[in-house]
Amino acid sequence: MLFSLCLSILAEILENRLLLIAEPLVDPMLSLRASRSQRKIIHCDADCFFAAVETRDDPLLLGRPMAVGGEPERRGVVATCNYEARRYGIHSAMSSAKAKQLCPELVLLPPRFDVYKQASQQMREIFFEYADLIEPLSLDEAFLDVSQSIQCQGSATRMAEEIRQKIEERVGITVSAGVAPNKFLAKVCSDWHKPNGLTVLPPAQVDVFVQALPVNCIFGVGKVTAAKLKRLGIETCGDLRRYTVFDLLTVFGSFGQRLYDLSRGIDNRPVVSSHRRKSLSVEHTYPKDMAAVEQCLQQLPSLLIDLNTRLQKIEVEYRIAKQFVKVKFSNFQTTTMECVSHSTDMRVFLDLMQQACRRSEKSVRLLGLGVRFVDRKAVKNLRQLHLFEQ
Ligand code: TTP
Ligand code: MG
Repeated sequence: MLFSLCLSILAEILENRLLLIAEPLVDPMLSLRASRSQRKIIHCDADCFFAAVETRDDPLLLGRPMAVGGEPERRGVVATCNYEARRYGIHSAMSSAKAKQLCPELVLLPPRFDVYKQASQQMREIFFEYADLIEPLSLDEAFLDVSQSIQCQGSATRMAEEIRQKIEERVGITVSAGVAPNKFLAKVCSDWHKPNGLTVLPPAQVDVFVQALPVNCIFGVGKVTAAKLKRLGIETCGDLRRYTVFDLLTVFGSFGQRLYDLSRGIDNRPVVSSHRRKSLSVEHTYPKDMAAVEQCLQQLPSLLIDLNTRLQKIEVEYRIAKQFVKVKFSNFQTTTMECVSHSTDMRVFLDLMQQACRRSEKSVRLLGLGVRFVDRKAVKNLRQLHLFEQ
C-alpha cells in the first residue's frame, strides 16, 4: 500500500518535474502540495470518426479517398472524410457535389449512426476504466479528469497511451489524445499531432507553449474575432498578453476575460460529467429551393412532428424557454428568429418563419425549428430569490 502510494507520488513528481525544477523551491513541501493539486486532463478525439468506422468495416476502402455524407443529387453535405480525401481540400459541411468535383474518385457513403453510436459507447467504456469524471463533447470526443486516478501509477501520459491502444484493439479505430493541466490545453494538444498522435504538455511548458499559440486556437475566436485581433496586431497568445484585462474587457466585453486567462494558459473549468443541452432543433435541406414563403410554411407541420418526437426522447426536466426558427437561403446566408415561449406552439413557429423568410429576396434551401431550454442555474437562482422574498 505504502509502496504504491510512493510510486504514485513519484510518478506525479516526474510528470510535473519541470515545474519543480523550474521554480526555486522556497518551501519544498509547499511546492509538492502545489504540484499535487495540479489537475491532469486528457482530451480524446477519434480520427475522422465516421470514416474510420466505415474503413474498419470495409478494409477495401483503406488508402482510398472516402467520405460519409448525403448524396450530391439530394444536395447532401459531407459529415466527415478520411485524411486521403482531406488532401483534395474536402472537409466536413462541404456540399457533397463540391467534394465530388474536387475528387471525382471519392467514395461517398451514407451515414450509419447506429454503428457510430456503438463505437462511441465502446470508447466510453474504455474511458471509464481510467476516470469517473468524463465529459463527452460529441460521439467521438471527451474530456477525462484523471487527477485522482491511480491507474498507471497515476501517470496521465501512460493512461492516455493505454486508452489509445485499447481503442485501437477493441474498437478498431485510432484516437488522438492530449494531456495537459486543463481542458483548453488538453483539447489543443489532442489536435497537435493528429491523426493518431499523443501530445503531452507538462505544467512547466505551458507558458512557452501558450505564448506561441495562434489566437484562433482559443475557443470562441472565429474568423471575425481573429480578424479583429489581427487589426490590433495580435496574432498569438503572446501578443494578447501585452493587453491588460481592462483593455480586453473594453474591446471584447465579457469575452475579454476569457482571452486574458486563456492567453496565459489559465482555464479552471471543471470536467463535468453530465452535460446539459441548451437547445434542441431539427432541420431539413430541401431537394429544390423554395421561392414562395407559403411553400416554406407548408413544411412546418412535418418539421414540428420531428421536433416533438425528439423532445419526447429527452429527459422530462428540460423546460422550454424559447422557440426559434432557422432559414438558410440559396446563397447560404443563414438567419434565425426566436421569441420567448414555453411550448412548441405551431402559430409561434409560423409567425417567426414568415418574418425570417422575408429577411431576404432569395429562395430558401433549408428550414429549421428548435427550442432553447431554461438554464437550470437560472431556475435555481430564481427559486432562491422567491424563497428570499418569502
Ligand atoms: P470531428 O471530431 O470534428 O471530426 P472527425 O473525427 O471526422 O475528424 P478529426 O480527425 O479531425 O477529429 O467530428 C466527429 C464526427 O462527427 C465526424 O466523424 C462526423 C461528425 N460530424 C458531422 O456529422 N458534421 C460536422 O460538421 C462535423 C464537424 C462532424
Ligand atoms: Mg474526431
